Amino acid sequence: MPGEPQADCLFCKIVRGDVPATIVRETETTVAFRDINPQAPTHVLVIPKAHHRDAASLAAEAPELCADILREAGAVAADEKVDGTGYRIVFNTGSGAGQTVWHAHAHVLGGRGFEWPPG
Ligand code: D5M
Repeated sequence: MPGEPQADCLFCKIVRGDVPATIVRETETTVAFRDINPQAPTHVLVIPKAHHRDAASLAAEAPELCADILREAGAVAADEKVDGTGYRIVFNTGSGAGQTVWHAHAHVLGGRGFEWPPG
């Protein structure tokens, strides 16, 4: 069932506290924690506590959580003081785009310059 916790999902394990993570923010519906392999001085992942496999599934199955994640991404940027200079919110969606963890997540990246188009 969409939204149900998955026993073998890494990010569901972080939500449950079974895998350690450096959590920087938490709400009733979301958790934000530092990426284990940071690509910028600020690199935080914002995830829904409910399991949805990617951003498109999340939008179809629980659209209200998309707003929660974007709101939290902005709060992370403000907490990290990268909101003034600008920051990037990335949802890698599908393996061809680099998604490796099949639990929807927003990367919040900041603290350095960014190029366009992205790599
Ligand atoms: O992003 C998945 C991201 O998840 C990737 O940047 C590494 C990060 N990751 C993987 N394991 C952990 C743990 N245990 N803690 C914190 N961050 C983690 P994707 O867009 O799917 O490639």
